[in-house]
Amino acid sequence: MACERIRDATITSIATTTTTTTTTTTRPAFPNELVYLFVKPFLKARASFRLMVNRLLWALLVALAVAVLVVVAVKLRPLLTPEPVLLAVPDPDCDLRAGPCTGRFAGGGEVTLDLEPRGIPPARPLVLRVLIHDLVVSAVALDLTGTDMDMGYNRRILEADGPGRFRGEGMLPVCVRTRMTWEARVLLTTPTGLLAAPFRFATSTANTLVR
Ligand SMILES: [Cu+2]
Repeated sequence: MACERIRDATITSIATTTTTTTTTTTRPAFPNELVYLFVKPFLKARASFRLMVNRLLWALLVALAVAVLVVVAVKLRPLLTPEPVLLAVPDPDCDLRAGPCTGRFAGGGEVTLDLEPRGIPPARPLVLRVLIHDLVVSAVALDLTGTDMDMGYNRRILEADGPGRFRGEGMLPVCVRTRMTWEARVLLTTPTGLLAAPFRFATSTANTLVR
């Protein structure tokens, strides 16, 4: 009997020890959790900081690419608009909105420009006509640009439409201003170089609304 009691006691004590051991083995996780709870905001902050740095780097990369493109565009612009060797003198009393205007070159030769419809409304298809007198011309183009505002690159190549006649289609871009001064520049490729005839005219939204 006594022996059995001792055995039982040993078993109970062993059982208790086992329970204690099991409890002590799970216990060490608690301080780690505490540490994790304490460190968690810092880890999160680090992650969001990394994300922010990543985004910042991407933004910088995009900004750099845009800057490179702008520099390339600025450098390429003179190639798109070569300087003419001679400019025609347009009739100062002629209004291109009312009808065709003629410009004369100092060395001889004339160029007449006609834009239709009359009034030259913006954002509407225009018929561009160029008439050449006493000039040998291999190609004709027309640039429609703003005189005091960059309205973008707007060049049209005109096609031969009979002897000394060239024709094409174009459009004035929409302008944010009520009044805008434009230059219709006829570009003539000749054996002596590029000749240009600049014709200036103004548009106003007030007038276009009336028409
Ligand atoms: Cu404008």
